[in-house]
Amino acid sequence: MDMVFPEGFLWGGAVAANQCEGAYNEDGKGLSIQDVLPHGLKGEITQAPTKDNMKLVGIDFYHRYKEDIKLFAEMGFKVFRTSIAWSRIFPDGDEMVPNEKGLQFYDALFDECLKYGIEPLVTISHYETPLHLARTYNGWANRRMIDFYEQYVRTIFARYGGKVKYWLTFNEINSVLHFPFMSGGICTPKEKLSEEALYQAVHHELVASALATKIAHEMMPGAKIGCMILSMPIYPLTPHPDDVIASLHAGHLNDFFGDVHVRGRYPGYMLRYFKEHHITIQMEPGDEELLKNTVDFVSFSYYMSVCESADPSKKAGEGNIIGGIPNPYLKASEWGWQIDPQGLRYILNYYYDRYQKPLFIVENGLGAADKPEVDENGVLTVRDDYRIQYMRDHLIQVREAIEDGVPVMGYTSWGCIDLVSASTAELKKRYGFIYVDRRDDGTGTLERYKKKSFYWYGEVIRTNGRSLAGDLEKKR
Ligand code: BGP
Repeated sequence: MDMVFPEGFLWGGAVAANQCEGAYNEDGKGLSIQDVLPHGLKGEITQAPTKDNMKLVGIDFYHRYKEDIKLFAEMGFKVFRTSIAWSRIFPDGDEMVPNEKGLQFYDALFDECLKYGIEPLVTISHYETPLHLARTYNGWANRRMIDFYEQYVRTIFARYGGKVKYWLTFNEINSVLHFPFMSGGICTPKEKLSEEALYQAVHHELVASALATKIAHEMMPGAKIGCMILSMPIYPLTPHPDDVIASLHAGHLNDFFGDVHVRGRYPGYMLRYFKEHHITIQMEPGDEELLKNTVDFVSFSYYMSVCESADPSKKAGEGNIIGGIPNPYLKASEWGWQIDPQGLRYILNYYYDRYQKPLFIVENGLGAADKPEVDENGVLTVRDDYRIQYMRDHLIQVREAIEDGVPVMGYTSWGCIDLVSASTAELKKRYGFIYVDRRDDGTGTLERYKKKSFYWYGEVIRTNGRSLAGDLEKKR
């Protein structure tokens, strides 16, 4: 198989504002839910920002973005995925007038990308709901969020429509089922939140996403709007039909989100689920019509696959981000995420068979505790062969899927520069091609250093994938 990727394939990297920008209270920014979540998903929610919260400083991208984008350009990035911090634009989220300083920051950021011919790919909401909206309205549990989100998207579409062509409405929209506070700004503790309230919040987000898609198409002809899904192939643990059906059900709970975004209506399996779980979704007149504003492409993150079983004694793995039974045939990362490159080919085929829409892999990568060392020129570096191996194995599977006939728009590896982890809030869990000198105790110069993978990825981009060919031969 020829390893060259299609002409115009969008190679690049991805970050999120709250995990890299820092400057949490500068230039009029309001607090976001991340500013009170110092230890990630499993930690406590603090009243106010605390010093041990790595995200308050992040990697200081807010002040260093020019240097960082220059490095991305050096690797040859065609696209850079980042998010807009909602609370920079509307510090509280429910005020009428946006914060001009916040708007100016993203103007400058997008201009800097465009200067190098890098397309910005913008996530509108990436786990950073303004804290005021969470505390006052209980986040997406409240229907009023749709209005606040609408005002926010109208503002950013009007401002950046000439600069940004690719937009994603909500990062990993399905994750709200698993972490309602981080994903949906819902303050009610998960154990006290009824399933009905949770799915009502989902409904609000789905309506808001469709509304944003509609507005984007009206305000920015030519723009491409995508949904963004946390993808996770779910394999039956055994060929027992009960296990197959159990994995079908588990898969449906994920597919629901993509299905609504692409097909424009609630799928039958979900209506049945609601009926059997005594869930009534409050729909307002016009909601069903709005949902028909479907996306132009489907984007997703991919880190792992899981297994499912009908046998309740089979336990979900601790490490995997949203549960799932570990696959006995796969190894896991240091953080327990099971590594399955073929799962990426599988999910690309699966989504294309299901949706017949262009697909965009907007997150994939390996979080590892890198060990910096000094190279022969006395410069700090990381010999991250394990990361190269991981990405190479995954990219080969992307190429296989393209060969299968799947239209893949691009690939933005997660955390192209080291940043703060979403799930654990550590900086120790590094994903980057660029090492950032900052540690979890807050020490470090914040200087940037190129890892071995920096040069490797640059070569992959320069050759449009051809440099992977040798590796492929080795694998066969
Ligand atoms: C996804 C999130 C990202 C990112 C990534 C890696 O779920 O969209 O924000 O952080 O996972 O996860 P982590 O940072 O927990 O290693």
